[in-house]
Amino acid sequence: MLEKYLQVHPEVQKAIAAGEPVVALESTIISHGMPYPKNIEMAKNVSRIIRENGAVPATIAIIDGVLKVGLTEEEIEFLGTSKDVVKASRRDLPFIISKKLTGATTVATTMILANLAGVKVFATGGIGGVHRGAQETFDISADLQELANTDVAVICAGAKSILDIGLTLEYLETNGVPVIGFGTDEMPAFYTRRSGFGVDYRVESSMEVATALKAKWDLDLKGGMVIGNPIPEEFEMDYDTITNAIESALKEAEEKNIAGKKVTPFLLDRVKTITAGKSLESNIELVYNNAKVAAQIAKDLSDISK
Ligand code: PSU
Ligand code: MN
Repeated sequence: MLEKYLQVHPEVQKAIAAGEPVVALESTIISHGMPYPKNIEMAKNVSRIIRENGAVPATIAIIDGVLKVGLTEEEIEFLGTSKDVVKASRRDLPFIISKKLTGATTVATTMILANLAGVKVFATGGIGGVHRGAQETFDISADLQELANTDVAVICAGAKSILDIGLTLEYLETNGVPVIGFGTDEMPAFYTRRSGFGVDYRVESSMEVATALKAKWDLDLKGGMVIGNPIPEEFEMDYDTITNAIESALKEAEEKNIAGKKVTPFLLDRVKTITAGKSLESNIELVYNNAKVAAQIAKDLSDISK
């Protein structure tokens, strides 16, 4: 049944079947999160970093209606250059399939497809969350609901302050999603290492994360886990610079009435322009850092699951 929809790359399939470490990667970051050609360069480097750290990369997307776990370099290039790629969240999946469209997967959809294929560890930049002003707009990313329900660990650099980090943490708490600080007591704020908000647990090693994940899923405590891995110091942005850029981007989004799925890509693009590309450099570096940690977690999880 599943084979009708899902195509797992042979290398990824082999690794999954053998219980070897695999790391899932999302594709919205390629098509809607970063401009060409940096997006493609980033996607290829991330895959290389995962390999160098002993795991198999599986970039996830939907091509012509087929759910793909593990893309070829040509497919990554296609996603990074084509203008007709739909940003695909959970609600979009059925129609992207029936209309044979090409879709880039958000954190939510990447989790769904990774889980269908049997991949349990996923590296990205940042998760979606509760947007500032959500009390009025109801803008809460479907990523959070997916974390509540789908058994995949997400290694990220925290949540950006385009979001309301405090409310995002509250939402995750309500839904029983553990939020972990990798070598930190604070939820990282994506471009900066600190947010002022504490995490539930601080861990110092990938094995600690793997052991907790195994316990969670052994006990059928459904849902994912957020592993907040702070951006390396040398790539961190100046707090005032990024805060001002985010404030102006948010104001502009409001003036232009940007809503729905367009909000996050709009804000990311504006922040990039306002910071003269500096935010993009930070964004790329933190993804690399997350890929490395995710590969280590996947390796440890594979070791203790055999
Ligand atoms: N944060 C980033 N870059 C991104 C995204 C978030 O720094 O590209 C993407 C991810 O795919 C995430 C999605 O799942 O935006 C969230 O979108 P929304 O807020 O519409 O749920
Ligand atoms: Mn939204």
